[in-house]
Amino acid sequence: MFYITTAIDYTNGAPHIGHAYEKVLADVIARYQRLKGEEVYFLTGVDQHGQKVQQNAEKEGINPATFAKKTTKLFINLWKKLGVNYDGWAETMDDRHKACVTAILSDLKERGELYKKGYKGFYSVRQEQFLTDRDRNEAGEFGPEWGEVVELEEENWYFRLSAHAEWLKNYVSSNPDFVGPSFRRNELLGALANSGELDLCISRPKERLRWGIEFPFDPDFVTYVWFDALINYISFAGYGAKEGSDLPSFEKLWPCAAHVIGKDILVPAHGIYWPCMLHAMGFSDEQMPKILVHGWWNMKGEKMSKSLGNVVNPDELADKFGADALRYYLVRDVTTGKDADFDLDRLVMLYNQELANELGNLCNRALNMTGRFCNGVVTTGGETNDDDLDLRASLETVLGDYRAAMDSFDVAEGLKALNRHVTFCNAYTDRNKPWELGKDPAKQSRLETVLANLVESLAHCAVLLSPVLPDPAERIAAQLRMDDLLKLKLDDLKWGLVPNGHETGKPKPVFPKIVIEEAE
Ligand code: ME8
Repeated sequence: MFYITTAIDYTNGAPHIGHAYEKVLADVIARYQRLKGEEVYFLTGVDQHGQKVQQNAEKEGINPATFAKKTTKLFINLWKKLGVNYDGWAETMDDRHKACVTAILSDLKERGELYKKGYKGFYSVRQEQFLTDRDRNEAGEFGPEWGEVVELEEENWYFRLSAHAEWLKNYVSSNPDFVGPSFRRNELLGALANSGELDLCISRPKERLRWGIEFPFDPDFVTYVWFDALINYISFAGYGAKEGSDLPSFEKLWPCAAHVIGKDILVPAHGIYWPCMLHAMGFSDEQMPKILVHGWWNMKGEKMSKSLGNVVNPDELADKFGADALRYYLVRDVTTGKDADFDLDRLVMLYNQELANELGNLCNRALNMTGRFCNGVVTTGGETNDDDLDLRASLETVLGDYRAAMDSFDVAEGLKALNRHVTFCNAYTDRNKPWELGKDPAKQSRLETVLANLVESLAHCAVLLSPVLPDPAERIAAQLRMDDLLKLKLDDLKWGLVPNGHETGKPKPVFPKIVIEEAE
């Protein structure tokens, strides 16, 4: 079982392009694993508690639950529009999740992992956390990234994070595949080397924050938003679920094969808090999850932020350019783990060039000429030459490159491999000139071979494209009249998918070109 999750998004506002990227990336990985024949469970969702939701709800004069539900709908609608096909949906307001968080708090208290104490210190309202001297900048101040910082004195519940620090250091250094890509793991190693871990404050007094999960043994407190949110990965996977619950079987799903998250929430949330929480709950080293860290989308090198007014709205982009163009761009123009610059011109250029001009053209040419010269019928076994062997060799190489890239979550490299074959096919067409072969009846056998090779290649390309662009892959399969094509697994991709005598359909544009008006 390949269990894959994403970060759950804050419902204090509408989804942005970073949210869309992460969910599309996880969706592509999930679809690729299915293509490999793996059984997959894909969980995503929303993080509905916390101060920001409470504050935004107050601004609108509605209660936090209503506000969170309203923004949650924006996320659900966007995932539908973008074809993000999840199996499980996590909402932290869900009673099943609350029951799980509550049970874990009671269990940890019984294990001696929680204690209550008074503390006076500086508190960042924006980040909803107490700050330490480590959070001061070189000038000794709390920088603007912390927003409003106030001095607070209050009693709270603490988790004995420090008791697990030694174990975590050993675990991370002896398990290189805990965090990927490796340069992101190095960031975690660096953070662990530089810090003596302090215990983690996991409660907020209700007088300050009402919008959270109540402590079962101390009803004046709610759970700190991160402690609540991280647990979604197990609560919605069926951890501690009651008999007859509609949640999946935890034994079957766990450990998670990939928590897909952004670089900002590796340290400390996913790389430190989460493994220590699991360890405190009794999870063994073998039961630790794996983390896949992606980089950030920036705008002209600057971080996207609401205050800078440079946030890209994925919903509008999908309406304007189509969900296919957006999905393609988001995984094609970035190396998993690294940052990228969001550039609309490149979105349009990559779609028009690689999809409309190359793959779309191959589809159109192969089916059009098979229709025109061969009544749509594929005939194999005719005259061949070395060029045909090269075409097959190209496909073999591409299959290997594609698999290697996708197995290491590098979708951009996988697509580049696929595109190399498409370009090869178009060049093969130009060299062999089927439109001229078609004029000479003596060359009918050669013509049939060339067209059969193109149709065969197109079938392979549709399958390889399907994790990234499932709808266009379906459209190609339909035009090929191969209804079961996308049921094939990666290992089934051997030369000979299209049998002798197969009748193809008529071509229709799979990737209509994006035309930008001058004024825009
Ligand atoms: O952090 N580019 O929620 P969130 C790429 N609720 N990814 C980005 C991005 C950008 N510009 N901006 C944000 C939270 N992200 C918590 C998670 S998980 C138990 C709780 C990514 O809505 C970010 O890195 O602020 C994170 O992985 C996800 O979007 C949600 O961010």
